[in-house]
Amino acid sequence: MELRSNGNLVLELNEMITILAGGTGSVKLVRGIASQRSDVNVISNVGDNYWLYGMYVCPDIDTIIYGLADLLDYERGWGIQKDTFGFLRQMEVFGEETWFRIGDRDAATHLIRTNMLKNGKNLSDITKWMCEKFAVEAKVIPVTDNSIETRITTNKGELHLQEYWVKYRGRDKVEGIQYIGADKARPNPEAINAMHDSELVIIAPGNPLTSIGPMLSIKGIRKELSKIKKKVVAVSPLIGDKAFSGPAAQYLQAAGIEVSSFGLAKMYSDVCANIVIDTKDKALTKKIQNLDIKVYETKLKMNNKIAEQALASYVLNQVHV
Ligand code: FO1
Repeated sequence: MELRSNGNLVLELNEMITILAGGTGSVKLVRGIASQRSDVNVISNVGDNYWLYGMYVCPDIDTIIYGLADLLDYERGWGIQKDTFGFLRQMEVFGEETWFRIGDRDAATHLIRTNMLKNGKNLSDITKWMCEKFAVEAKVIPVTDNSIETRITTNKGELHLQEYWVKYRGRDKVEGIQYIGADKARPNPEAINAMHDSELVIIAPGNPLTSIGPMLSIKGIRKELSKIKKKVVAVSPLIGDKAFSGPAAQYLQAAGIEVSSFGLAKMYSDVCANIVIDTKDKALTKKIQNLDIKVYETKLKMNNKIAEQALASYVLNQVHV
């Protein structure tokens, strides 16, 4: 750390950075940060993990690993580029439901992970092993080795997140969100240490309630973040009242949270003292500052690699904690 003449502390290269991340909404910033720093930890959400055909699918962990390995299908935001779907077609022939599109190479990831779990390995060790196999330098750390399941209550009943969003295409009215198992989940000690030892902790612009929310619902994680909140910065996934992608707005509305970067800042106010919002949301700055949160404004939309790098560089170089 270096003390600038204006009194701000600035980060120097090679200092440890930790990012709390979901999948599709978070991976672009994670990739941008990892391309500019060598000591990066990614604490990964496990709330949307899903058992399918006897395989344990961990979408957020895999999206981050594929993204960092440059294998991710960027159009879709999940799965492996140019993957084929022969396995899925055969499952259809066998009369199985095939709404969750598992590619052939992707299936190998789920199958080997499941076998390793059955042989007594925990998710952290398996994820470490996966990072090595995919030649990913950053550490990907599941937020917990225990099970957390994000379930969506709709006007038609309760569903796993993947069923609500992928099977039924988010068509029913959301009435609530639950993180089953979060109260008993132990935070991953590696995640706690990573946050504690990092110079900067970033909350990625993932879905606040289904990507970041399950992690914050683990007591030890929320407690550690609130202890270190001065060095925590959240990057908003919203511009105005719209999310870049996915159903964040529906979920926030259902939870009674204002759908804006102000609503988000209020929701995160006990765990972060800094937020990056879009320049189009300038008008919210004063209101957010009144929550005792430092506000940074820049262009948030990452529609190509240059924009990814630019936002990562802004967070690393302009946010002074
Ligand atoms: N999302 C979809 O919208 N449709 C799919 O068929 C689908 C398959 C899929 C397979 C593996 C995987 O790791 C992710 C997959 N996703 C799919 C993405 C996933 O449902 C969510 O976007 C994440 O859980 C949210 O981060």
